[in-house]
Amino acid sequence: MIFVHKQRGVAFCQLPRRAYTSYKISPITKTALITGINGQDGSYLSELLLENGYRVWGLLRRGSYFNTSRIDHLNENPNFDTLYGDLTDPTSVAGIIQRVKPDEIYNLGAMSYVKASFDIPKYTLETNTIGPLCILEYLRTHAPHIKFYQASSSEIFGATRSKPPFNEHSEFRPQSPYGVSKLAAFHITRNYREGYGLFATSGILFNHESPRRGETFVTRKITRGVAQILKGTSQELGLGNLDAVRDWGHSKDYVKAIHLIMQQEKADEFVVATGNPHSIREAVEFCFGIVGLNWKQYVKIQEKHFRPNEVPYLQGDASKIHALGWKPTYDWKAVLLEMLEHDIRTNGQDPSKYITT
Ligand code: NAP
Ligand code: F7E
Repeated sequence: MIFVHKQRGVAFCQLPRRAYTSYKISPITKTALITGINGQDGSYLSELLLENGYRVWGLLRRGSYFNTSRIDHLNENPNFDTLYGDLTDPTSVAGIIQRVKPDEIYNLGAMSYVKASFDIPKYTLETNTIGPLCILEYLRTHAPHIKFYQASSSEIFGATRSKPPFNEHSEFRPQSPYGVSKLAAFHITRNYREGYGLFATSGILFNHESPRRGETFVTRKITRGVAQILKGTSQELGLGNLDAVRDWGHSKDYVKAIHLIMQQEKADEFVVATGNPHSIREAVEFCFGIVGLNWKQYVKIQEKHFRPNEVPYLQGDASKIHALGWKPTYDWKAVLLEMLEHDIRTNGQDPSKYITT
């Protein structure tokens, strides 16, 4: 069913809505605008903010088909709405900020796939760097009271010469157009904080995953690949560099850190990580092994999955945000297990028939 939303001067998105079920509505505490609302983090952050009594608005890109599966379950909530906009069109973003008058802006929207950033570098910088720059410029000139969060990334460390684990003082040495775009946005955010006194903050988040993770990222590729092999719809899984090491957490934990960063008296920068590094090979071994498969029989190393530059090793030191009380609740195996169970179930099979924990 298509629900045509009441028009209020700005183009509302027309989203499929489920049959109405009653929502417990708390008094509205604050209004938030989230870019990237239909992404992995945007969907979990929306849930968290709604639970905390926020009025949540999302900036949604128009797609040629519905791209809202991660947020469809929120559409019946009267405190949740989306509006069409695009980070590469600053007039659309300014119009939305004027319309919704947020207390807090969470800039999660991005061209977030590192490998693709080598193919579309200009677009990557326009979205990931010029996008937040235009928001900050709008805030400086029109609404300096609005708090701003920039989704920064451990990719800014790249091939750093600092000793791991990396913290807020480690050297930044990005290895991709994506990493460069996020580092420029990080510095611009810092400039607007220091130069103009805006509450403009960055979270330097290490890799975080979930059943809502995009299908091109390596963890989801592995868990979907295993589920398809179990179902018999696929016989192999093509991967690239298995030697790379990542520090994986769960998106649900990380959006709590994002919210916490925005609730501080003073804007600052924080690394968010588990501190627990593992290679892609270990993730592959775990996901195949736990369903009783030998990964060497299925995984094919394919040149096309390698990148021109690689980020070989990422391990974060989140001591600074630990001091604010944030701690991850998932370790890497618990994240992968949840994803694997989800993907097996999505394929119409019972995970308990395969997973031996
Ligand atoms: P994601 O699932 O890929 O979501 C990205 C979101 O950005 C999507 O909603 C996408 O919309 C939107 N977007 C892309 N281009 C846009 C544009 N031009 N205008 C407006 N929106 C646009 O990413 P995620 O994992 O939730 O990550 C959220 C943010 O954190 C991103 O900025 C990412 O770079 C950053 N980050 C992620 C991680 C991680 O491990 N997940 C770690 C560090 C930092 P469409 O659906 O229309 O494409
Ligand atoms: O790659 C290797 C690949 O694409 C992880 C984004 O959320 O986290 C993410 O970026 C590693 C890399 O994530 C395949 O070479 C091997 O070393 O899952 P990924 P990423 O590049 O670390 C950061 C923090 C972000 O900010 C980004 O937005 O896995 N790898 N074989 C592979 N990767 C992929 N995607 N596909 C493979 O077949």
